[in-house]
Formats: sequence, C-alpha cells, structure tokens
Amino acid sequence: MKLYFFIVAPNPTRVRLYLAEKEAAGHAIPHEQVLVNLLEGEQKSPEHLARNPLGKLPVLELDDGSFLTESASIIEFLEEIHPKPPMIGTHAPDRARVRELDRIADFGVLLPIALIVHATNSPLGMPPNPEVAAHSRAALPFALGVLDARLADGRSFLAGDSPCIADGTLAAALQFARFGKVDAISGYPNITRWDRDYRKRGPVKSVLVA
Ligand SMILES: N[C@@H](CCC(=O)N[C@@H](CS)C(=O)NCC(=O)O)C(=O)O
Repeated sequence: MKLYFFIVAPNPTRVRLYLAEKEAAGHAIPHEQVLVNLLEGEQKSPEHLARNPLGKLPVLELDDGSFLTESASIIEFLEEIHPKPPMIGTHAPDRARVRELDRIADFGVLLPIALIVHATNSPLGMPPNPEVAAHSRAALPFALGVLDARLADGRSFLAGDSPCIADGTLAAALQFARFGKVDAISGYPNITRWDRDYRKRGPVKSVLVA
C-alpha cells in the first residue's frame, strides 16, 4: 500500500499518526508514504486527480492498484485489516464512544481550524475571508468544551488509558492551528495538558513538525 500525504496538512496527518501508533505498538502496517506537494499544487495534477478526482489528500493506494480517499475511511479500513492494538476500542459501546469523539474532533475542531487558517493565513494561497474566519471561530468552543470536559479526570487519552483515533484527529487539528498561528486551546486547561503530554510521545514526535 502507498499513502499519499503532505506534512502539516491535518487530514493526512491523522492517518500518519494512526500508522505511527500501530508501528510503535509493534504492529507496523506495511506501506510506503509518498509526498504530494500541496504548496506546488501537485494535488490538482492529472496524476493525482486520477487517484482522487477531488484533488485532495490523503489517498491510500491499495495493493490491487485501486485508491481509497477520505481520512476517516482510510483509518477505518486499516483498522479492520489490522485490528491490533485496537485504536477504535474493542466492544461495541467503546467503539461507538471512540467514533463519537473522533467525529467531535473532526467536525467540531479540525474543520473549523482548517477554515480559520485558510481564511486568515492560507498556506495554499486562498484569499482572506473574515466572515468565514469569524463564523468558524465562533463554532470552535462547543467541541473544545466537550473534549476538555472529557479530559477533566486526568486521563492520558481522549477515550481513557490508550491512544485512539480521536487523539490523532485532535492532534492533527492542533498542529495545523499552531502552523497557522491560530490560538485554539489556551482557554482549555485539560486539552492543553493532554496536548503537551501527547506530543512528547515517540510516535507523535515522529509525525508532527509544528
Ligand atoms: N474530508 C477529507 C478532506 C481532505 C482535505 O481537505 N485534504 C486537504 C489537506 S488536509 C487537501 O488535500 N487540501 C488541498 C486542496 O484543497 O487543494 C478527508 O477527511 O480526507
């Protein structure tokens, strides 16, 4: 398999964090990582559009030559074929809880942060859009408040004692915020503590650059 990615971009980063966690736990998923340079617009090249007509990253190329897009679907697929150690929980209620957290982190944090960064300081050269920035800024506290409360008991990871896919989604979002000079979490002490400790871990350090 091949994972097409770009550094700092949050959606490829959440997949790379997932892969790094598996490897650190002794269950490396065999694959190659191929950089597609978003800053050079390579995602809109005919070669990449053949992989993903939406012109986005990440893309996973399967061994049969077919392509899978959408970060959450890629992670779910990899988890189905490599279930150890579990990154989405083991039993149905735990798995539902992790997916709940992951969607909150994705739609409630990653998406608004991506919109704010691209509306204020876009690395892809998108024009400033104060209205979108303000709207996304106003949306952010809802999900951050929920995740901060989840971490209030001092747990190491969003779902408890071991990392799950939602930790990767939140970390990918917060890296993009730092990169885009967006202060997202200073009013959230539990997320701030989680972020500091999570980023000290080997698999995370091997992926994050900002
Ligand atoms: N829903 C998609 C979003 C993919 C996405 O927006 N990827 C960004 C990088 S984080 C991208 O490729 N942007 C380049 C562009 O829009 O030209 C997913 O979860 O994979």
